[in-house]
Parts: sequence; structure tokens; C-alpha cells
Amino acid sequence: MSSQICRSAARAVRSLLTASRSSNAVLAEGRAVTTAAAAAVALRGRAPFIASFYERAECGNASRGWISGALALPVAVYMLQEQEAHAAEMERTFIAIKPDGVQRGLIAEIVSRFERKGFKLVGIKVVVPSKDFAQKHYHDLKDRPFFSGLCDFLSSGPVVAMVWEGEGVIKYGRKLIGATDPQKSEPGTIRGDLAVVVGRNIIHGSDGPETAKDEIKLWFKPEELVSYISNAEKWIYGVN
Ligand code: IDP
Ligand code: MG
Repeated sequence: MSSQICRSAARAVRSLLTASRSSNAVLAEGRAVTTAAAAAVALRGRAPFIASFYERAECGNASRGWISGALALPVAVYMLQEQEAHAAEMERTFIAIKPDGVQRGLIAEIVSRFERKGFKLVGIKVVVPSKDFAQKHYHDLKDRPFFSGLCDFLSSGPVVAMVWEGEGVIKYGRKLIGATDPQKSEPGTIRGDLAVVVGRNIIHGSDGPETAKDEIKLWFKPEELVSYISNAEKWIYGVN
């Protein structure tokens, strides 16, 4: 079941609820029937039982407004649960533009590569991390000879910290970024196109689901992240 259909049905259901609450009975009935039809289309295949009720509600005569209203709540609950479940499933990754990328004026360039791909920005801020914070972020590299220098560098200036959301965003985000060493990054990747040496490779990206979760938690408070449906999503996701 495509998330697109889920979302459009949820939107239809929201309209339905709004319409059924309306004090203007005539308008409410007309709108409820229209949105009932939309919900039926969206539900067909996913919840045929409920959808068939909606279709009957759409075709019926005197009772149609009543049926639409009566079914609004269970369907709304069903669809909103589906939507919540999808939102919970949607992958998120932590991406940071390091001080070299910020100082070189590459923020817009980097943001646009993720945005143009179809990923969704759900959190962004500019911070100067302390060395202690940088050490926490790079804790898995603490035994490497470059660890101290790397943490000095990360805490040397503003970093643009971001959370991006989308299907496959963790793995594909790493593809957009390119190999750690820009000399080995393919042209077309961020590091391949915009950086030259490993010590100044301009961007960080989580390397797996666990790291993504830990890094998002380290850099962002939950209330700094926004859940929303982008208008472009119905054109980015879909199954034919
Ligand atoms: P990644 O950023 O591609 O995930 P990691 O191996 O996790 O690469 O290393 C984290 C960061 O440490 C790199 O992005 C780079 O800035 C730095 N780094 C990695 N290897 C070296 C090295 O050999 N010399 C200096 N810095 C390095
Ligand atoms: Mg890494």
C-alpha cells in the first residue's frame, strides 16, 4: 500500500471530520459525501470492507449523510493510525556540514543536493560544538591518531547540524556524500565534487540506523525536530 494513498485518505478523512462537525447541515452533507468518495478511493484495496461502506454511502440517497457521519470516526482513527505508523517507519539520518563546508559557503549547495533528491529536512541549526561534544560525536574514533585533531577541527567553528528524512536516507545519504577520502569519492558526490583531502571533507553523515539514532539524539532535542507532510511527497513516493 503506498504511503501516498494513505496520506491522501487521511487528508480526506480529516476533511470529512471537519465537514461532519459543521453547523451548516446542507453544506456539511455535500462535503461529507464528496470526501467520503475520496476516502473510498483511497481505501480500496487496503481496507475494502470500510471502502465498500463509503461507496454505498456515496451512492445512497436520504441516508448517505448519516452513513458518512457514522463511519467517519472509525475510518479517521484507522487512517490516522496508518499515517502515524508510516511516519514512525520513515527513516531519519543526521547530516552535518563541518566548519570547512560552512566557511567555504557550501551550505546551500549541500542542502540543495539532499532536497533535490527528494529527502525532507526535519531539523536544522547552526552550532559551534565544544571539544567535549565533538569527542562524544566521534567517540568510535577515539583510538585513531587523528582523533584529537579531528575534534579540535569540528569544534573550531560553526557546524550546520541537520536531520533529513526519507526512504533509504541513511544509506543513500552516504552515497550523496561520497567516500571518506575525497580523492576516492566519485565525481557527482558531495566530497567528490567539493573537497580534496580527508582532513577537510566538509560533511558528516550517519553510517547506519543505530548511529543515526544516537547522533540525532546527541545533536537534537525531540522538540527541535518537525514532523510534517510535504506537498511534494505525493510526487516523490508512489507505486504504480
Ligand atoms: P566518514 O566521515 O566518512 O564516516 P569516518 O571513518 O567515520 O568517515 O571518519 C570520520 C572523520 O574523520 C572523517 O570524515 C574525516 O574528517 C576524519 N578522518 C578519517 N580518516 C582520517 C585520516 O586518516 N586522517 C585524518 N582525518 C581522518
Ligand atoms: Mg563515520
